[in-house]
Amino acid sequence: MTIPSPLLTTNARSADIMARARGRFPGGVNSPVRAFRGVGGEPFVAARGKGARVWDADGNEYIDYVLSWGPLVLGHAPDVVLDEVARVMQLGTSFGMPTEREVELADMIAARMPHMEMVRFTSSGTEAAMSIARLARAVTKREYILKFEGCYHGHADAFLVKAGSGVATLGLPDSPGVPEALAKLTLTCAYNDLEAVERIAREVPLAAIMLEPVVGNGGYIEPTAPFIPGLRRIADETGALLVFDEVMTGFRIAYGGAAERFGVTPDLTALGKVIGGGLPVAAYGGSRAFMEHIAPTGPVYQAGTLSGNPLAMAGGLATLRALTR
Ligand code: HOZ
Repeated sequence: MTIPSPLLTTNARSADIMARARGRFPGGVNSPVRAFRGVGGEPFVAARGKGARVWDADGNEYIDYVLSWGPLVLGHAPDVVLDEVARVMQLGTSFGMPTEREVELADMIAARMPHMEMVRFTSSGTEAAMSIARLARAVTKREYILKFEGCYHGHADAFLVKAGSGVATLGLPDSPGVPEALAKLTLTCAYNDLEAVERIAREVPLAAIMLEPVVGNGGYIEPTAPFIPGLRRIADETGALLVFDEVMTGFRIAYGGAAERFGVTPDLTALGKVIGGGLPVAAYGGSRAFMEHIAPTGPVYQAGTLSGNPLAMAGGLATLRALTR
């Protein structure tokens, strides 16, 4: 049996495109992990995908275990998503005005995650996590955030401290460019170390304890049984908000995400990936009491020209409908 591999295939066209790309993008890519540095070899250039398979620019076929790093829970180019996006596209791609599809997707999310009483759609998980940090600080009137080594919450300044994902893959230290004064407000401890969390939370006024409920970005790490309920207790006792970054786990480890799987309700949640079905969608949300601090009902500012745009909502709606079926 022939195992398709970049090492066994002709990839002249991919190599040519990558050579051009290196002249235009740092490392030839628009997101670091795509450069293959963590796994070695030459990146191939994707041309098309269908289901579990992807074809490169040279026509080689692969089984795709990456699936766009998570959004493609239905595989590449599922007909249900393509049909819905094509239909909605005819009606206009962005309005800068509210649309009904935003409400429908928020309803679907709330139906499976009742703690997401209100949400705000963004275009990336980074924006969602960044906005949660701002909201948690505003609500609690505290500045410190506790995160866990190897957890990745996007690339906002507050989270590039002992981060996972591409930061860990490339072995980068905490990123230059993040002001030291800001980095000092992000505390870290080892995942599953409840004693350390308890000590820090009692010594330092934490705005938020934030985690990937199952770590996908620092290798695969499951929480120990007492960890997540323990975090809930510590947050309640010390006045910190408990924040789940469910960008990877949401609608994946259970339809209701980690909150359903572990039976613990967070105060705020970040979602992404699956809720856009391959189009750029993320969201953050929680109870009305917290979310009404966001502008325009409250003073915490956050906005986005393409947030909740109809194509993105169509991708998410079609995907979640299919998962529900
Ligand atoms: N931060 C993403 C993975 N967790 C990067 C995905 C990509 O490069 O497409």
